[in-house]
Amino acid sequence: MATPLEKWVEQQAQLTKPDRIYWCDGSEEEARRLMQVGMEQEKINGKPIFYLLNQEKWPVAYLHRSHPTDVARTEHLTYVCHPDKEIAGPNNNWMHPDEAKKLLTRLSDGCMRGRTMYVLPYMMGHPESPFAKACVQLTDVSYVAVSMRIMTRMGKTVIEKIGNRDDFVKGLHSVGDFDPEKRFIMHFPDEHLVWSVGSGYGGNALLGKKCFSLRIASWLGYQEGWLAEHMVIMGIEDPQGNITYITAAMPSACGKTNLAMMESALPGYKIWTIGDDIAWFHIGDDGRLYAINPEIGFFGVAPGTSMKTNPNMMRTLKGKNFYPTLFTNTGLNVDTNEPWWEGMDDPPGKNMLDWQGNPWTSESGKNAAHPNSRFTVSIYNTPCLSKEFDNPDGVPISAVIFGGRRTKLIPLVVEAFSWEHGVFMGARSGSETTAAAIHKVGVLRRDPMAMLPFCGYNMADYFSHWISMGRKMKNPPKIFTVNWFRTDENGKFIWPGFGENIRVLKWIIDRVHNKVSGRETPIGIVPHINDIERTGIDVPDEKLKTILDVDVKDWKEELEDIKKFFESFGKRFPEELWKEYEKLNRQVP
Ligand code: SAT
Ligand code: MN
Repeated sequence: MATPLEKWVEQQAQLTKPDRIYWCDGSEEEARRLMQVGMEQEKINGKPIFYLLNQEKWPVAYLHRSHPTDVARTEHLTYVCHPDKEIAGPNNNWMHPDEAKKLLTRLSDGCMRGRTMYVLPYMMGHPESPFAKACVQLTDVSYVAVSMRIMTRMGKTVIEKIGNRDDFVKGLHSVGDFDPEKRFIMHFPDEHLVWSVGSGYGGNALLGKKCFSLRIASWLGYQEGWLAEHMVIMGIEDPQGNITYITAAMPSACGKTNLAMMESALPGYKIWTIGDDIAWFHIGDDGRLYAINPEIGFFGVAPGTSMKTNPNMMRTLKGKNFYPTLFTNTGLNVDTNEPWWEGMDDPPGKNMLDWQGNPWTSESGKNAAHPNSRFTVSIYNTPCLSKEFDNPDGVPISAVIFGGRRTKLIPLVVEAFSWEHGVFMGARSGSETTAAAIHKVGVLRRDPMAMLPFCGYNMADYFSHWISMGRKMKNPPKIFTVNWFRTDENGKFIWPGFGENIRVLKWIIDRVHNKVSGRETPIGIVPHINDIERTGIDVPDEKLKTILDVDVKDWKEELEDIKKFFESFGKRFPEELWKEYEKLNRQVP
């Protein structure tokens, strides 16, 4: 008798018509074989999937060049298909599930012809974790199969775990012919199904990541009483050896990965990494909030990564675990066969190719690496990996941080008065756009909890869920906002950032442990300037005062904008957050 899993695979094969079906076992031997297949047999646009890089300087590293139109997530082609449009909310593109399936069925008919269908059984979360989910993705490209092995716990034991159940998480993925006109990333939350055609890019194609672990998982969390969040998880060890665990949400281009792996500039403090992108939270029996990272890899932005900005990531990228390490759309130094990107420590070589494989010189005025070029690498290479990483229960969280890139107004760090006030701070948070994004530079985009593109249901209900989670906890974490990006009158950053951010984290954990007082302002609690440790950095009193200062007069425009944003969620938007809004608004002259 065929299992539900076998039947499902068979049905998808009848639709997509691959030449072969290959069940992956997740072994190292298999990963090596797939790399070989990607170098010698499979092609994208007539070109190999993988190129071997300099193995002495970059052990187990390979270069991948994507289809030129397939370099980023495509939010406008991403749909959440609840039967009821109201459930999807104003924050999602919506299509009725029946209509969406009709469309996808048409696009998927025969889409794997001439190709191999890889069956990828994987877990999101440690297999022994009560919170882990068993999943199976089908794909027709070795790049995705190998990437999933780096990012998730893939292996045949998952098939045994699924056994005769049919509630496993399903992902059907085909790159099709990469036609952006026929590209769709569709979610069917009630069926635990993601169906994606036309793109091989990370967030569009590695269906365990944003698609399942955020969009669908957030919906499961809403129904079942937990949270799936776009957050780093990290431990901060103090000079006495105590470790305090915190999480942080930040929109892209705020240095989230750098924060998660920070090398502390303060002697005696050390950061232990648990995750850089996704956190699943459950309330423990002790009434505290516990977090796990469901992934086991990093899919990070290469440009800007260097020994200065993220030394631990540079070490991770040179790790020797055979997972392997992939570089996607970086430049290439032809003489040394090494990857290269803008912002790397070493200057470009004499003989360079750009991300598409064309000859490149710095005089061209163009970038060698695509601005969204990426590395995919095992978290087990990380020198600062927390010893709790594989703890199936996760770690207890003492502080939740919401960050953003704001050149004005938002102080360096602020503590919320209460859980509800903290949810208000997360709901109003946002970031100014940078040159790395396609949008206009310097425009403020609100991105609540950095979840706007990833919340798989109506965000008004999501805010209510956050509020109710707070009520269920005996010992909820404290909530903070941070902003490393305030600029002076010359447009220069006032705060040094990077490893120096530990000085702000120190204040946060000192607040958690009641070791330091704070100053109440209408927007929350800020540090007294002398409570931010400043030995070894050049941030004079005057400058620090500016970035910790709160003048409610300056909040008038901001509050008008927040109001418009909150109103866009309509009647379902929770009353509690309007109350927080009004409390602040009343104080503005
Ligand atoms: O692949 S991801 O979606 O995680 C990266 C991105 O944000 O594009
Ligand atoms: Mn992310």
